[in-house]
Amino acid sequence: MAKIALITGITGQDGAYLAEFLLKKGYEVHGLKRRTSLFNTDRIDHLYQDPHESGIKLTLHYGDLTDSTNLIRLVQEIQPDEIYNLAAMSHVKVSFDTPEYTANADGIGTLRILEAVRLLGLTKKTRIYQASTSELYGLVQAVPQSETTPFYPRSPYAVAKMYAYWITVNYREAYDMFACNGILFNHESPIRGETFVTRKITRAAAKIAMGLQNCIYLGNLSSQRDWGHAKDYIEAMWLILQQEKPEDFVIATGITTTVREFVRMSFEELGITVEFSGKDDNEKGVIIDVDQDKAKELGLNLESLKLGQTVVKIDPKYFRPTEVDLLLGDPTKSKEKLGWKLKYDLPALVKDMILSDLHLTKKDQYLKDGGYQTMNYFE
Ligand code: NDP
Ligand code: GDR
Repeated sequence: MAKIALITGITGQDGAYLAEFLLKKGYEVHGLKRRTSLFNTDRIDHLYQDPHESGIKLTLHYGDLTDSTNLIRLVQEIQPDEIYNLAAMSHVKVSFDTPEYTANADGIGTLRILEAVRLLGLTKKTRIYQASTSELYGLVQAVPQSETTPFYPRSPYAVAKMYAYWITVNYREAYDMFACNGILFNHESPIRGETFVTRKITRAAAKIAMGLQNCIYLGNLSSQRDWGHAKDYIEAMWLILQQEKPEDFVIATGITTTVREFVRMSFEELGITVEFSGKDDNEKGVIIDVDQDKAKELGLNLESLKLGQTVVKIDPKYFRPTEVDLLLGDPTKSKEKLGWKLKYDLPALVKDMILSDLHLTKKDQYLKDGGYQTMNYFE
C-alpha cells in the first residue's frame, strides 16, 4: 500500500518540491490549497493529473489553516500517514502589517492540525512535520544556533511560529504523538517567492543585465543568513518523519553570508562586478567591471551597461522594526542522526537561481518583442 501524505502549503516553494519528491517515492499526495482569485498552482502545474483519470496520485483540496472544521473533515477523509504542515503567512516583514492574521494562521493553524489528528483518534497512525524556523532564534543569544540554543523571536511571524513550535512539542509529550519540528534556516530556489531577498536580487540582476531595469532597491544589506537550496531541505523534512523516535532537528548549511555578498555573487554570475561604498541609507552598489566573454557565454550583450552605473540603492522602507542580524545554524545533529547531506552550496544555489531568472527574463523579452506585454514588476 502506498503511503498517504497531506501537505498544507503545497502551492508554496517547499510544498511544490516536497510534493514532487513524495510522488517520486510512490506516495499518494494530497495538498491543501486556498481559493484565490487568480490561479495559484503555477509551481505544481507540472505535477497535475486529470482527476477524471484513474490511479490519481496527486489530489488538491480547498482549505485554509484558519478553518478548523475544514481541516478536521479533510484529515478524516484522507487518513494521512504523514502530514507536512508547511502552510503559513511566511513573510517576516509582512507579519508586522498583519500580526493577528499571522498568529491565527501560523500559530493556531498548527494547533488545529494537531487537534484534528487527536480528535479523530489518529495519534498512532499520523506523523506530523511542523515547519519551524531559524527566525525563532531572533536576537542573537549564541552562534552557531543548534537545537539547544534559546529562542528570542523578533517579529509577529517568529512569535506565532514559536507558539507552533511549542504546541508541537507539547502534543508529542502529552499525547505521545509522532510530531516533530524541523528548524529550517533560510532556503531558496528558482521558485522562491519573488519578494524574499534572494529571489528579488536574482530577478533584478537578470533584468539589469538585459537592460530592462536600471537599479534594485534593498533594505538591510548587512544582515547575515545561512542560505541553502530548498531541494536539499525538503528531503530533510521527509527524513525527520522516517525516524524511529519523534525529535526536533536544525537544518542548515553551517555557513553565513551577508545580503551584500549575495548581491555581489549574483551579479558576478552574469559577468558584472559590483562594488559597494557609502554607509547606512547612502550605501550603494556600483558596476566596476564587465566580463564580456562571460556575458557572451550566457547569450547576453552587456554593452548598454556603464562602468560606474549604480545598480543597488537603499530604500529604508525595507528595514524591519526589529531585525534578525545573524543566523548561522549548526547541522551536526541532522547530519549524524538523519544522515542528511547537502547537494548544493551557496555558489551552486546562486547559479541555479540566476540561470533560471535569466531564462525567464529572456522569455519575457521575447514575448515583449513580439508585441505581448507580460512583464510583472514585484517589490
Ligand atoms: P511560501 O510562502 O512559498 O508558501 C506558503 C504556503 O502556505 C503557500 O502554499 C500558501 O498558499 C500557503 N498558505 C498561506 N497561508 C495559508 C492559510 N491561511 N491556509 C492555507 N494555506 C496557506 O513558503 P515556503 O514554501 O518558503 O515555506 C514553507 C514553510 O516553511 C512556511 O511555513 C514557512 O514559514 C516555513 N519556513 C520557510 C523557510 C524558508 O527559508 N523558505 C525557512 C523556515 C521555515 P498561497 O500559494 O495561496 O499563498
Ligand atoms: P527572512 O527572509 O526574513 O530571513 O525570512 P527575507 O529574504 O525576507 O530577508 C532576509 C534578510 O534580507 C534583508 N533584506 C531584505 N529582505 C527583503 N525581503 N526585501 C528586501 O528588499 C531586503 N533588503 C534586505 C531582510 O531585512 C532580512 O534580514 C525567510 C522566510 O522564508 C521565513 O518564512 C523563514 O522562516 C525564514 O526565512 C527562515
